[in-house]
Amino acid sequence: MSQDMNIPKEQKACIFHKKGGPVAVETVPVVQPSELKPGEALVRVMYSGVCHTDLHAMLGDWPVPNKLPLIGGHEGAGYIVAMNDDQTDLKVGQNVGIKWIAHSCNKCEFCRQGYEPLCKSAQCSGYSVDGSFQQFAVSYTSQLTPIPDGLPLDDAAPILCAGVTVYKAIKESGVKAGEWLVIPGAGGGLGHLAVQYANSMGIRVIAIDTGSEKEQLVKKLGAEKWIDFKTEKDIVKAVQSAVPDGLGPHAAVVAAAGAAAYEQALEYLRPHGVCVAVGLPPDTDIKVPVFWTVFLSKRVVGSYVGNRQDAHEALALAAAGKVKTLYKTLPLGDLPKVYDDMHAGKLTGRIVLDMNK
Ligand code: 8ID
Ligand code: ZN
Repeated sequence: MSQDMNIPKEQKACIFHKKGGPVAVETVPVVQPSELKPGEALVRVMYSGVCHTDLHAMLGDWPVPNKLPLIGGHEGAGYIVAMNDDQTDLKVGQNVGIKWIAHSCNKCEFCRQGYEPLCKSAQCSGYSVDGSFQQFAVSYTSQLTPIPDGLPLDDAAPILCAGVTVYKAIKESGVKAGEWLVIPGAGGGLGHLAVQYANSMGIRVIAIDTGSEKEQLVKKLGAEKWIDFKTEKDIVKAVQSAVPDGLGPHAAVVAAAGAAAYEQALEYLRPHGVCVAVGLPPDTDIKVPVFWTVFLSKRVVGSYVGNRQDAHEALALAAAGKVKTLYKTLPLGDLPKVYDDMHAGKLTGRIVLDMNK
């Protein structure tokens, strides 16, 4: 697609003004190149994936307050139309992604160790700063992600949060080729990519979600076992017996947005298994019996998106065709309906919004 470098004075954006919404399309000003602060870039957003985190932000159901009014979105794919930075390797015209971590200092201990999401000065796209549900987004050269040549922008968009997050979470689990991984939430945006990243690493997958559409999708993507959490009466037993030796899986990457997915995760893991917490249902505790946690050496870890290198690797695997996002493309103005369907658990894979429609 040819690039339009024209920068208008006004644009379309999906915005909400108060906790709980409503979210609607409005005409808002475009930040002009002369107004960019040092380290900022203006990105012409072409597509943006819709993550369940965007819905959490609109509902205001997390213990960290977001900016208001807010333009959400953190799976933005487009190209740079202007920059105020002469130190960066990024170029005007380059395809880039706007991911959740919009900015980090890249100097503190966490940044130095590659834990940029933990940086005290981290900014989050579509949460603490306006994100990608707009046609022209201001972002930061410190964290903009180059999109590899040959990867279409709409295919790339969901990799920028969903893909990076699950790719990192699987790495954090330490699960190896030939071992078994459970993915609760496997049919959702994060989950269906987790099935594929796991597969590409030789990891065997037990998928948990609900409904025949999600079942067919995850099986097609390489999950060997399927458990429907709405119809299965004994999830612990079903997961453990899905692994041929009956000892349970080596790890779980919980990619579900519902609290129930965390209830059984520690129980069905095999001794020394690890539960990687990724999904962020509000007001949810992970309760574990100390005795069995010690006696069976089970582990729980949190995994929060990924760093620039994780984003680079996750996109490279997508560009190589190892991982493919399954998505439906809708106009920007359909976001309220997308949130309704997401809330009702009706979405399989991802929704990608087209900023030009
Ligand atoms: O950095 C992070 N840790 C991070 C990054 C991005 C997203 C965390 N998240 C969080 C989101 O905020 C959200 O809480 O991960 C969660 C999943 O995001 P998503 O993949 O964007 O949501 P989705 O597309 O709605 O998919 C969720 C799936 O979970 C299933 C649903 O059926 C849906 O397919 N699910 C639910 I809700 N309860 C379940 C359960 N008990 C379940 N699947 C299995 N068991
Ligand atoms: Zn996200």
